[in-house]
Amino acid sequence: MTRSFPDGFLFGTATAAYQIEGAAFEDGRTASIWDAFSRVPGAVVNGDNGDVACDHYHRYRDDVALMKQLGLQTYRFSTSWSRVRPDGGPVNAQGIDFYSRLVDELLAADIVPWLTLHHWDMPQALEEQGGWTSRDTAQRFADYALSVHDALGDRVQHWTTMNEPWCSSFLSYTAGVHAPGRTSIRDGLLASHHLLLAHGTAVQALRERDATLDLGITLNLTVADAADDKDPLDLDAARRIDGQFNRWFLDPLFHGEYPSDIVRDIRDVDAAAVSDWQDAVHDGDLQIISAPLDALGINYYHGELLSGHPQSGGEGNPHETDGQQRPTASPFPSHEGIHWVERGLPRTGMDWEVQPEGLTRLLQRVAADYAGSVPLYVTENGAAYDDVVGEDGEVADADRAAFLREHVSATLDAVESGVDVRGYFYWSLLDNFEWAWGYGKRFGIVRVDYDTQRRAIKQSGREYARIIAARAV
Ligand code: IFM
Repeated sequence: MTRSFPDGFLFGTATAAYQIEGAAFEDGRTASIWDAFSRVPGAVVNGDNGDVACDHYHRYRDDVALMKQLGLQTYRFSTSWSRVRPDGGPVNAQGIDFYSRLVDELLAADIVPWLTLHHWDMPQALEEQGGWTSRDTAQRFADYALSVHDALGDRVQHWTTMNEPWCSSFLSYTAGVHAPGRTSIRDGLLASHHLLLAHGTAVQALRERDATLDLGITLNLTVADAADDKDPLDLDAARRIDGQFNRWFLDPLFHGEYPSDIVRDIRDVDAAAVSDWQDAVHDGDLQIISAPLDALGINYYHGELLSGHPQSGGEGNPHETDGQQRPTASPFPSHEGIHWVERGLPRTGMDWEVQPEGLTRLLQRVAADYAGSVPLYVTENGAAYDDVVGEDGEVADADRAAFLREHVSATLDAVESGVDVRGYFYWSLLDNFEWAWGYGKRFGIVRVDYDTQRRAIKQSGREYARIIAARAV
């Protein structure tokens, strides 16, 4: 039976500046933390970097034409802080002009621009002044947000401050897997707070400029289930992952407080780090962070099944490896005694479980416990697979097409159960630079041949175009 999406539901795709633009040092752009980190030997598979990426900076017109061909209604992209304000300094007219041209091209194609201000590529010069561990960076971010608004505010309605602050704090400053590659619990905690403060400060500044903007944030969230929901150790393992991944960000944003159980857990591991973090949380910060929003973006890739008991058959922990599948420092400050249970679900090329029903439950839970009347958007969801190019040049990626269909359908399940979900963005439009994994992992519904920069719509792209045209699954 086919089921239809409500009127107004938006279908789109998502990308991020560093992952697709290239032109890393053109027209005044200077290094971001990813330009620096990708040059650290061993940090990124094959020593790959985003210098050229998908060359979208030069090919954006063709890429918008592809979006049009797919029938996309909206396109989520990010602006590069290092392009707009090189080294975090004054505005670079040529840099901001690129985004102005992109927005014009999108609007001419009848595609709604969905702008993210921070998708991880902070100027390296700011990292050298403390990066996200420095409170000052929050104000610098708000200044950057206003300069983007000065140029694009007349044409862009939907603004997302941060993409996945869990990644740009704990994965980046505690596990060291992402730029800037620090490995400190203290730094991860400070970064998380300053990212949230930057979000709140930017929201305040943008609202003062224009009360009609749609302002939001995008979080990557998981569904943390206990292997045995009668087993206290399993329940506790699930509580700790939910707390450190989801609630650490949702609670301050929607309830104006950090989860006290998690603060306690982390204090048991590193009391000095928690004390520094407490000093960094000033009076009034949580009020700024919890200012009302117009949209909450949720990025969902997979859930996890957790236990407090060691697993005999090995663990399916998706969080503690780097691009080279090496064990890394844990991004979870409190991780002793948490075990991931292998449950035999199919896995993507990232080794992530395919669990569409988790998306339905996640949307229902976030709406009930946090968002209330704030509309939800699935701002990322997608899969990497080892694509094979046929002799005819076609990529018959049936696995990705099925992944997409199942997750679009899981989103509709949430809508039909009464959750106010208003859009779905597939990650990603193009194969692109997958951070520590370099160009080895392809998420696109459009293949990119990195030698020629030729684009080719994959089977999954055609499947998505069909869904969008029918507005049904
Ligand atoms: O490529 C990333 C993206 O930048 C942020 N969310 C997850 C994607 C896949 O790993």
